[in-house]
Amino acid sequence: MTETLQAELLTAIDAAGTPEALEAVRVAALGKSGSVSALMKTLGGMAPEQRLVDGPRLTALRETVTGAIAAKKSALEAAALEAKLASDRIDLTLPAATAPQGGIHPISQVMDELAEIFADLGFAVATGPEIEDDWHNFTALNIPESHPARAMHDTFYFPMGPDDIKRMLLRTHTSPVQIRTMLSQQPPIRIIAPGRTYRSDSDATHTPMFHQVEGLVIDRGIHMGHLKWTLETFVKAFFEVDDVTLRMRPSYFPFTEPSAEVDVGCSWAGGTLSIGGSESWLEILGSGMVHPKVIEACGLDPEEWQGFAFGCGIDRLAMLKYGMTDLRSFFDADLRWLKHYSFRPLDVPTLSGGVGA
Ligand code: 2U9
Repeated sequence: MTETLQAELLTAIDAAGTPEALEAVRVAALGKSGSVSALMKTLGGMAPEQRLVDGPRLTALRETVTGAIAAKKSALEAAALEAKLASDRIDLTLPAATAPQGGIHPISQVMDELAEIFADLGFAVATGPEIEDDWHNFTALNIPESHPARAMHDTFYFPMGPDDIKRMLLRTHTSPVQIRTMLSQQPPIRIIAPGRTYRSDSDATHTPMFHQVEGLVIDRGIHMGHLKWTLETFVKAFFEVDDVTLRMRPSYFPFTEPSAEVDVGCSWAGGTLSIGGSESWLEILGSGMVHPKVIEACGLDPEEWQGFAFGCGIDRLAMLKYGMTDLRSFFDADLRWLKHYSFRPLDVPTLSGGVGA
């Protein structure tokens, strides 16, 4: 009797093809009114000698059935997992479940684009402190104490404390970053230094904090031809136009000699500005060959090492590329403006992926 029941139950367990079918077999055998439970209940009414014989037999039956159900359950679970793994596909291109909040500010976007363009030309991005000393911001750049260029910069100075030995200031350009790089690295050097700069100046076209990018190349045999090619390549990539004409006008900066201001050819056809051609000119950059005195101040021999440098305002670059008209709106934190002009946070600004798309 027990043997027949055991054989039947083991066949039923074996035949159960789903967890639900197996559960039904378990309830029918081991549940409150299951067949095995009913047999176990008969033990109570048996004569002791009979119980001695049937007790171990019934317990063995219950254990065999329990063990077979557990083994079958594991087998069914393993098969279900196998099937799920074989059929599951994760589409990594699907958007994240929650839409990302916020956006990339156009100035950050332009900084990322600059880093991308110059990385392709072998330039690294260098950064440095915004609170600087007089020597790194002025003296090393051939702007001595009495030089009129110091007045031109409308510098924000920190008050001198009783124990201060150095007058600290908010950097008026990112040039001290290049000075620090020249002091800490051996040439050849190819860097851009993007970042915040400060001048005490505030009107429709100036904000007290603004963004600059400067570039520096130091190597042997560097000349103006390298400078012009680099700037042309940069302007073409940044504005995404091949037909670009640059015009270099002689200028003066204390840290470069010779110095040139760079205009890009543009047109105002239809009342809107477009870069390209040579109908009209727009000043976008200052540049020149690094002054021998600056090279010397950084401990290098200007007979051996030459270089070129350039600088430009990032805020203005962003306005020209993305069509903003008022510089001050960059820093107003107006949500409607930000929504309109910001870039999607998960976009990677690669040139191949379409800068400005
Ligand atoms: C070192 C040597 C030379 C950086 C340069 C300019 C010309 C320039 C202005 C453009 C618009 C600043 O934002 S702006 O007002 N910059 O015209 N900057 S050359 O020359 C350097 C820098 C560092 C060691």
